[in-house]
Amino acid sequence: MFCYQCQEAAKGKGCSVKGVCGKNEEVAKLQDLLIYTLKGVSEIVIKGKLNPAELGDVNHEVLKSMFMTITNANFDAVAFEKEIKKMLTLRNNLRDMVDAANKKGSPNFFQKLLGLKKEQSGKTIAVADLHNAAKFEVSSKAEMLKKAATVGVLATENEDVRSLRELIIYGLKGLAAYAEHALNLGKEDDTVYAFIYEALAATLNDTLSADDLVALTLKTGQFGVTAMALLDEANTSKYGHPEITEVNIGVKKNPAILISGHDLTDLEQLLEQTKGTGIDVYTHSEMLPAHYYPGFKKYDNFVGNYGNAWWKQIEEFESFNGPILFTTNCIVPPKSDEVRSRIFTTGASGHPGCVHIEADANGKKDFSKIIELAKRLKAPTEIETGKIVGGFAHEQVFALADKVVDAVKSGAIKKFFVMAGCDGRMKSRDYYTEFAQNIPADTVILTAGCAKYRYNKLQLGDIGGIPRVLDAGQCNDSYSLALIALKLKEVFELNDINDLPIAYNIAWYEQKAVIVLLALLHLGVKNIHLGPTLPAFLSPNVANVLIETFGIAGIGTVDNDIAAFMDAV
Ligand code: SF4
Ligand code: SF3
Repeated sequence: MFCYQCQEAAKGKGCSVKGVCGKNEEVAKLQDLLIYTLKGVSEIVIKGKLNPAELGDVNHEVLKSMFMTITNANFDAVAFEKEIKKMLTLRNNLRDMVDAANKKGSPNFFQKLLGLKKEQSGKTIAVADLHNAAKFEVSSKAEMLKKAATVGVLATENEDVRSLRELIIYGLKGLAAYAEHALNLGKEDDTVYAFIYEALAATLNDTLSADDLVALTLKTGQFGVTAMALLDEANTSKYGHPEITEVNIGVKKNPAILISGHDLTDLEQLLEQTKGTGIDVYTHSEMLPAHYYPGFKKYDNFVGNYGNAWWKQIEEFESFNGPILFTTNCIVPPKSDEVRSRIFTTGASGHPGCVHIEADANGKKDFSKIIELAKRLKAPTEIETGKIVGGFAHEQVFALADKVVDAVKSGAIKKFFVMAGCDGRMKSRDYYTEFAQNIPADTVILTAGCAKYRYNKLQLGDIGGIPRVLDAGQCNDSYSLALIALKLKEVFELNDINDLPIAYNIAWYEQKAVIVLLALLHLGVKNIHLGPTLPAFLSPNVANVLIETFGIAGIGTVDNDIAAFMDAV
C-alpha cells in the first residue's frame, strides 16, 4: 500500500505498511482500486460524450464512492468490495450506452461514400480505445487486490504529475463529500458532476502538462465553492440560518445517543425517532454546529455537545456509555469490543464489527436498533460543564455587520484570524491553542471545522460584545467565512480581498480541508499559512508553485508567526 492523502502520512512521506489512521493494507488497496474504477467511469462519460444530467444513479454512486475513501470515513473492506462491484456494473452499463450510440451513429452508405470518418458522423470514442480503467475486469477480492497493486498513487512515475493528480483527486474527495450532504437534502447541480468526471478523466491523461494540471487544480477550487454554496443552501433552506447559540457541554441524567460526523439529515431523522422516548441526543466533534440551526431547536431531547474533536473519541466514547452514530468521518478504530458494539455507522462511513444502517429507497433510515440499545445503557458520565457559543455563519455575522465594521473602523478590532480546518492528534497542534492564547486582545478568530476545539473553550472574552472566537460551523461552513470576507471587502470598498485585515492560519488534516484550501485560492485569497505540516503529497516543485503564486506558507513558532501576521497589511 501507499497512501499520503492526509496530514498524518507516516514520517511526513506516506503510509506504506499500515495507515497511521488505522487503515490496513487491504482497505488501502481497495480504496485505490475504487478510485481507479471511478477514473474509468469518468473517461467513459467524457470521451463517450454522455450527459451527466441523465446519469442520476451513476452520479450519486460516484459521490458515495469518493466519500468512502476520505480519511477516517470507512475501514470496512467488505463495504469497499461491494462498492467496487457496484461501480463496475454501472461503468459497464455506461460503456454499453456509448457502444449502442456509436452503432446507431455508424456512418451510413452515403457518409461512407463521402469519406466521412467515424467522429464526423457523430460517433464518439470506440470502446476498444478506452483506457484500461474503463475496461479492466475483476471478479474476486484476490483479483481486486492484485489489480490494485498496479494502479495506486505510485503508478504515476513523475513526482510532479503525481502530486498534481493527487491534489486534484483529494480536492474532489472533499467536494464530493459536500455534494453528497447536499444531495441527501435533495439539492444537486449537474455542473458539479460534469466537473468531477472531467477532472477524474484528466488524471488518466498522460498528455496533459503540469500547467494544464495546475489550471485544473484551481478549477477544482472553483467547483469547491459551488459545492459548498450548494450545501449551504441545502442546510439553510431546510433548517434555517445558524444563529448565536449557547451549547451545553455538561450532561443530563437520561440515557443517550451520541451523533458524530457532518450529515444533518441523519441527525434530523435521529431526533425525529428519539423524541418522546426518554433518550437524549448529544453531538460529538463536527456535529456540534447542528445546535446553531433553528430547525433543531424544537427537539427537547437534543441536549448538548459531548467531548471534543474526533481524535479524543477513544476516551470520550468510553465515558459516554451509550451508543454512537457515525454519519461520516472521522472514525478512530475502537480499541475495545465493548465500545465497538456501541458504534453504528451510516452513509459513506463504515467499520468492521459495527452495525451499518442503510437508507431505504426514499432515504429513510431506521435507527430503532440504536434507540433500543441506548435504553439498556447508562447515562453519560460528565467530563466537563459549562457552555460554548457559536452560530456565526454568514447571515448572523451580516446581522452584526454594523457592529463589526464600527469595531474595525474605531480600531477596537485590529485583525481577524481565519483559523478554519481540522484538528488532529499530533502534539504539534498545540501550536493552535497557543496561537489563540497569544494573539493580541484586539483580534478575533473566525473558525469552522473541528479545528475549533483547540481554542473554543478558552474563554477568550469579547470585544464590545463580539466574541473573540466566532464559530461559523462545520468545515464546509468555511464558505461562510469566505462570504464574510467578501462582504467586508464590499463594505470597505476594497478592490482586493487581500487588503482586508484578515490573516489565514489554517489547520488541515483530511481531504475536506484540501477542497477548502483550493476554494480559498480560487477566491483569490493569498498568503495562507497551512499547518501543522505541509501536505506530503506536494512535491517540492508543486509546493514551490503554491508558495510563489499564492504565498502559501507553513507555520513557524507562535511568537514569530503572530509578529509576522500583525506586521502584514
Ligand atoms: Fe496514512 Fe493518512 Fe493515508 Fe491513513 S489516510 S493511510 S494516515 S496518509
Ligand atoms: Fe474534522 Fe475529521 Fe477535518 Fe470537517 S471531522 S473537519 S478532521
